[in-house]
Amino acid sequence: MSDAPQRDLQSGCPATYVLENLEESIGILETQGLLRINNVFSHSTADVLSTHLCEFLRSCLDQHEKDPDTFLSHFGTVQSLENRYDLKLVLDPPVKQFISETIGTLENFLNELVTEDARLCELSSLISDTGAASQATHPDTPYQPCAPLYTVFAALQNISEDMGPTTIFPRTNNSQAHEAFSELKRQGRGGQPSEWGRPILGTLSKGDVIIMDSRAFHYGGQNTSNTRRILAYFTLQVPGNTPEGSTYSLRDHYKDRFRLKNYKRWQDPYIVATSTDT
Ligand SMILES: O=C(O)CCC(=O)C(=O)O
Repeated sequence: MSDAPQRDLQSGCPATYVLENLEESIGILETQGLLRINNVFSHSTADVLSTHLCEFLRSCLDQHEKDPDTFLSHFGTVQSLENRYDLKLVLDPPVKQFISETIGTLENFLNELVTEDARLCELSSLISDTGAASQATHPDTPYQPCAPLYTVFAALQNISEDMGPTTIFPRTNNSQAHEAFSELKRQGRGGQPSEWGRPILGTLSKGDVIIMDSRAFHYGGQNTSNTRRILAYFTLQVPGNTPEGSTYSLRDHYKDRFRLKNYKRWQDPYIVATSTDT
């Protein structure tokens, strides 16, 4: 690939452009395995959610300390878990506001990509603190004929290179790249990012997203900065497709519950049940 398209892939497009050029944008995502879209949700929503997630992380870690059996109800099992958390989200007001703005902006694009019947199969966050090591390069799902999952990674702050951004290798969402990876693994070189050409870095600005095909090779980088990195993310699945391999980071009681077309009505059944609103 030449430098020019890679630079575009790196700097991304404003949401307004993507919405006006749906077919072209979906084509880029399908061939490259990723698409960066800028200015998708507001800074104020990002700030509120970021503060909320820091408090929520503290309370989930407290619960886990008291009862180690609660780990999987709060956290996913991504690679390199030291100083790194895959904190499953709850549909409380800051998360609902984020969903409403993000899907609200991308609704036409997502409907076209995965259909309005797509299921929510992940709703979580990635939090990496100073000292988090880099993950090995991996896809979330192996190459398989069924439709991939699409994950929307959303930046709640400006993300710099030393914070260890999500790092994604373009054009690795295809069978040839997966065969090449299997060969590298046989040679004991499978996890080395240098084998995969020039990646796109998730050095996003607050309010930007990267949408990734679950078959694309990627990793979360090493955080050498003094700043906590926080991404919110959700993953959509075409109905009838359940690719193997994903960790499916989602609260248990959200499984098979939410469809894209009803995103404005996504509610946590426990929060609704205990609400005193009349
Ligand atoms: O930490 C990140 O930015 C990405 C992590 C990720 O995508 C994964 O663990 O599969």
